Amino acid sequence: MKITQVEAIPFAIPYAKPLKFASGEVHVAEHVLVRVTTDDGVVGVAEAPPRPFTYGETQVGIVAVIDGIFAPQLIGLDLMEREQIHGRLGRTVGNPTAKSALDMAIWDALGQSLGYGVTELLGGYTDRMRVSHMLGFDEPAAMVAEAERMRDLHGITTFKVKVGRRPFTLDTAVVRALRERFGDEVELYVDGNRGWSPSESARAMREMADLDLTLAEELCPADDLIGRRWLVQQVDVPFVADESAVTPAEVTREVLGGSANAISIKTARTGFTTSRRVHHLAEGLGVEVVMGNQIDGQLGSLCSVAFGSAFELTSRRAGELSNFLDMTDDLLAEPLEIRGGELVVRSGPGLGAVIDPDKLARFRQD
Ligand code: MUC
Ligand code: MG
Repeated sequence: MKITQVEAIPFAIPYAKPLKFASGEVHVAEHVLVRVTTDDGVVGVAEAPPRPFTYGETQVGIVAVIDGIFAPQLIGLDLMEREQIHGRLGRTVGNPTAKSALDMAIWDALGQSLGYGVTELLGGYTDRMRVSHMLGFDEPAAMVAEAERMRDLHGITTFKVKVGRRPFTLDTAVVRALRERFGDEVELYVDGNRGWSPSESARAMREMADLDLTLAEELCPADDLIGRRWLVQQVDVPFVADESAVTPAEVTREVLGGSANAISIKTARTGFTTSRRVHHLAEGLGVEVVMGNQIDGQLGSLCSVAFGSAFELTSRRAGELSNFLDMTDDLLAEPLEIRGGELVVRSGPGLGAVIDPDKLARFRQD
């Protein structure tokens, strides 16, 4: 089970429906496929989605840091030496999605080598999650139509509404239109990607007080320290830290500092090894958890559902697992399907991900 090869392959797949939100927009999935091969011929896979507006990584940078720094540090290690792997990756600061894709590809290879699914290895709580769909910026009628389409085609009834525009009434009108259209048939929550000030956030939340929201995420920057604590005190739903609290240390700081009382776990940025640490921390601190989406492709979504299904706390709420539906194509030989509002973990060892060689040849950029 020794690592003999590490590959970072850039690929690009356009979105049919670009996602727009307060901190950026995504039109093409310019991701990096990571492959880890062992001396037994096992190949583990995962994908890294560069998000320059959130973590500063780029597609070129991810390939360079894997080829130049991480691959030489990992080659020769055994798949079971997971804390060694974690420690070696940790010598380099930043680069969260590059490190995470390596970590998840290694877990995939480990699962295949041992004959267990990744979900079973991590915790084995369940084999599926309910799905929450993210609605990006648009006019109210278009966002309602999108929610209808997701409900009719996939049975999805939980929606995260992107907010954070100015004036905030652009967004509160959307949430009101969704509630009026669906009544109590759907769960709604909002994510501001740090777009509003604390006072705008407070006013917007007051205006939506009758709309039965279940969560509010990153409405304003965590760096607005006093304003954010002031805001969290007056919002009467859990306030989710997403991009402000990635590492266990950041989660501890945000939660104990009163700047959040729920957290988003994204395997794309903390892999399986660090996501597990964050999960245990959240359990210990007694904060709610949402499995978030880094605008992942199918492989990334498979990683998310594999992790989210492993624990009771992560599978309790609907996970954000559906952004791949907006892409024109993907790399998996057998596409993921969301049915009855649920995504099921692949049976079989590892992640159960098989890359279609023709698709990879078509979309790879190197
Ligand atoms: C989300 O939950 O915020 C958009 C920006 C980012 O970092 O992640 C996505 C979704
Ligand atoms: Mg978010």
